[in-house]
Amino acid sequence: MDWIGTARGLVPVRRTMRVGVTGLARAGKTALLTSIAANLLAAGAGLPALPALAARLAGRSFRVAVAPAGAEDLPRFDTAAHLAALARDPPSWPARTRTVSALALNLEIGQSGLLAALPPQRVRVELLDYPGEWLLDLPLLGLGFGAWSAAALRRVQNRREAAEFMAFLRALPARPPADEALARAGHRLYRALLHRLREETGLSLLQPGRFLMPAPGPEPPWLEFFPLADDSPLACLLRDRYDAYVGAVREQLMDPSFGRVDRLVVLADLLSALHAGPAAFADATAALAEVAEALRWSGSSLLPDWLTTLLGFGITRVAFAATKSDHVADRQRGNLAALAAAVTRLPMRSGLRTAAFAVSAVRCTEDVVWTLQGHPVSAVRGRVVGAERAGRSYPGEVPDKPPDAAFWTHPFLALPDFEPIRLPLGGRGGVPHLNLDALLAYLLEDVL
Ligand SMILES: Nc1nc2c(ncn2[C@@H]2O[C@H](COP(=O)(O)OP(=O)(O)OP(=O)(O)O)[C@@H](O)[C@H]2O)c(=O)[nH]1
Ligand SMILES: [Mg+2]
Repeated sequence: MDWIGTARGLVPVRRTMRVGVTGLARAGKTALLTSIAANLLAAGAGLPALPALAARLAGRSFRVAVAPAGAEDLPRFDTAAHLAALARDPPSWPARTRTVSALALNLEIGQSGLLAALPPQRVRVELLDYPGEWLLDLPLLGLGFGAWSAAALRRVQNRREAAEFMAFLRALPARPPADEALARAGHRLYRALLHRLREETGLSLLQPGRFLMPAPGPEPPWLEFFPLADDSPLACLLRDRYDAYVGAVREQLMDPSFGRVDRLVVLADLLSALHAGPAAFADATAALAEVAEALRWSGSSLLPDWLTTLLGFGITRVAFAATKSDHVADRQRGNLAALAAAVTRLPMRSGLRTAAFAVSAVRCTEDVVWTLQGHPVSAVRGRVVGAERAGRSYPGEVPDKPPDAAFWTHPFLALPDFEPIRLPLGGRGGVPHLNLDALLAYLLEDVL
């Protein structure tokens, strides 16, 4: 820890911890950030919201406050509004996130033993919320237009949904001119194709993300591009626009946050992926792997791994977290955590610590035993959004490793949209969760 001299004597410098949360659209990022903020604030107020964290603190003082807005460009994550929505009767879930916002919390952790007389440790924890679609723009930072076009076309060319776009490409002249109308027509068809793939096939590896979730405000002219794998004048125009797009991703997502994270949480809604079927499951895990690879590449890659680790640069701790684990009973959550670790192939290096969790940021259910066709099964019970009364649900057995062909012959049952459990003290007591305390204790282990 570093110290600075002040009128009050030596005071420890506040350390900043940047936690990158990677999660595809609807993975549960906004719910997670809301729950982290609410539960840390409740724990800081002395309430029993995070037992695993309290155990680590072993009686030391713990204070938490939302960091005052500095002069940063990034809008603030609106914890109070998100929490108020969950605390309403009936509660409401966050809307799809449409732009980037930052959550910053100041923690003060008391010292113990021989150090007890020293001032508390001060840590600023920063997390970013953003539209999940935009996550898949991070891999574009390492790809030129030609390589991206080739990969994007390979992924779609034989799909039924792509017939119109592929016909447009085939109808282009041999060396198409840098023509505005052609660029616009191709862009519209490609964008419509991405929408169809998302809505009709459940695929996630769809780039660029802003074609699906545009940034607020008027669309910049450089947004109008599409993949084209040749060296025609039209391709040069599209390349310039692609480069401008990648520049915006670097400026808005990578530089202020992902490029500087020291811990990573890889969130995955694996239960929904299991429900969506083998193609969507494989696609979702491939998308997460691409992002993890892109983040490693973005780190201090000029240094050898051992030096990066020694100096504490770059990502030193990774948590794989399967979200919405309240859809299955406790007996299955071990498998869910194991699956989260098994499907996300992360490029490993020495000194990198990893752990896997099955979490529910906003708990909606309780565990029950249900007799199905004469057999007792561990099920859950919760109220579906809009329903009069609570009902039981048993989606199926969660595999502990990437599912094989036999698994896909018994499709994973539907996952109801549950309503959150009522919040204690209208939200001031935190948000009921599963295992969020263990996840936080792991992420903060070295400062606790
Ligand atoms: N049962 C249950 N459902 C959850 C939980 N967390 C999120 N959900 C559900 O998942 C949906 C998406 O959660 P969000 O937090 O909005 O997901 P996101 O990753 O922020 O999504 P985008 O903003 O679209 O990228 C919610 O509307 C809930 O229906 C949870 O802990 N338990
Ligand atoms: Mg969101």
